[in-house]
Amino acid sequence: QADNYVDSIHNESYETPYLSKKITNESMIYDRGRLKESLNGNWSFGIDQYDTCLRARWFEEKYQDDEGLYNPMDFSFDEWEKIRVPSSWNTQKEKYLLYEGSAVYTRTFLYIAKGEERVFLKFGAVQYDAKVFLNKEYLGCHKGGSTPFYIEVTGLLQEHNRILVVANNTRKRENVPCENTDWFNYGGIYRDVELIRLPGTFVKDFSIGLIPGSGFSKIRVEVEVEGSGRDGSATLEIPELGLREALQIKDGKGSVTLDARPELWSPESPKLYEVTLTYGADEIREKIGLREIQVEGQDILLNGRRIFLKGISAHEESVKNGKAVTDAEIIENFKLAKEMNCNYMRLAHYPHTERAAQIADEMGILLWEEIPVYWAIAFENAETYRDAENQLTELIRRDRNRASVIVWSVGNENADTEARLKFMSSLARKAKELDPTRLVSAACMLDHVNHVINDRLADDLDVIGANQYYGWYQTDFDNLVKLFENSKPEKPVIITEFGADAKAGHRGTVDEKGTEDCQLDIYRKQVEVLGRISYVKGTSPWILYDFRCPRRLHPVTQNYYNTKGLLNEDKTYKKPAFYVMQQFYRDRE
Ligand code: GCB
Repeated sequence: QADNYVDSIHNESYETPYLSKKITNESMIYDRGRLKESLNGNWSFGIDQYDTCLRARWFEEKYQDDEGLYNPMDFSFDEWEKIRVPSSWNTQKEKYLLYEGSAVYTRTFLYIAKGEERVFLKFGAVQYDAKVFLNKEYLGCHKGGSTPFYIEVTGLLQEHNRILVVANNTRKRENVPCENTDWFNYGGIYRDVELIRLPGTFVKDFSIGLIPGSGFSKIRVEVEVEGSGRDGSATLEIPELGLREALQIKDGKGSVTLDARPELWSPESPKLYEVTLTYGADEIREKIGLREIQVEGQDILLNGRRIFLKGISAHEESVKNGKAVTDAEIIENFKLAKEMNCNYMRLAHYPHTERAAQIADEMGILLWEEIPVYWAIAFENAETYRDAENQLTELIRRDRNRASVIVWSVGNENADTEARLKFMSSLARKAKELDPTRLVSAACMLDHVNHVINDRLADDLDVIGANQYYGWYQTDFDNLVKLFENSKPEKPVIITEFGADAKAGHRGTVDEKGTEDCQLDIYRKQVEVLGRISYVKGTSPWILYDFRCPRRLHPVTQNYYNTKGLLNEDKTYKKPAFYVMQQFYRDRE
């Protein structure tokens, strides 16, 4: 016994058994529009820098007094300090701000069965990997810090339960994103933890949307069920459209095409319909918008009409709550975007909370959603690809009924190598396979030597995203005009980023980097050029507000913030360049 203990704490490969049980998109269940019970609240919390919980198997809650090697004091969970779930530990206490590594979260909860036959745990997101234990048993490990995961716990629950999660946000070369990014590496269980009770047979997956090119008159519904009742009839209802249709389910799957003339969802008129799907004892009730997004030549068409995407990029962050942004903060961001006359937002560089797309559906903001295939990730590594594809799948399956989402982005600014081309074009094809109704894009790498948009990945994209920083990183602004003259894209181009650092309130000349005056000057010149380029069909400058960033060390103009925001970090102050975008968007048709 004692030897086992010594072995385990000294064992370098203690992680291996934990990694073998992977939780992937295959265990996802459709949970929007269902009743869920919250397991949020105060959890016991401990920073576990040496991974002792895993090595010494604290989750088993046993100890050996003879040898005195197990010390129950170590895992006196109920006496540990408390932390709020969901939250990023970094913003909970100052001493945790820069901590990266493992942390243990645990709580107890009561469970009384109410006639359900299947029970699932849902984690909205844990950064970056999560190992989950229930009642001393290891359930599995999920990788990927921004997408939800589900674990079936049917038969594992008792009246009194202990759940324990080891969350680890160590940056790694093979992760997605890899160890080097331009944003802050928050840690923890930062989205909701919930319990979902379901009948024996239930809807596992559900998608609904207008069939592109059907003249806005055909709605496609696809349903997948799980459980013993794999043959039967589901019912889809949209009372406001007078629709009540049966859907035959055969061997767990069913689909139907409905004729209807719905009022189309758009940013100006974000019409949502109450939709109900029932199958046996299971029911999903959700508000859904219907619209069409397509590309025709160099145009983007929303509901058959040309649209210019008047956008802004945003990270998922608040100074106070880290990545655990609240609904009020999301609404504030969309309101600021609307004040700037935006109809669109780029949610960079990883999946934001599903609340963002739900709120965007209601408020009328089009969205670009992205996975963190960012910069130089390990494109040659097959495991890295699996991780990226899994995150993409989890994102698409989570949000594909959101009318606001129009673009899936498979990455950002990745050097055009063979390995990267193979990796990212596979992702682009996967996105199309999972969802043929939306546009696939990526923020491409431009050739800044010859000043041309010529990324080979563009062949696999519907829309070309282009990040350019003329006037800032590319110091000679005049080369922006050359870039557009040299490029002959056959598809619409969205300028996914441009911008410049400016410390809020810091004034100077247009040549002084880091001043509002320099940022303002760059914005003025940028919009003057961008407004003239016929194939530029949208812009999302970088970025709505300043964000924490360990790479930004200038003591005056940065102070560990990327200050390219059009507002300061707590959004209390608008920099002058905000009004340039407001005017630019007001003037566009
Ligand atoms: C970029 C990146 C973005 C950075 C930005 C910058 O091109 O896509 O993540 O934050 O530039 O400020 O350098």
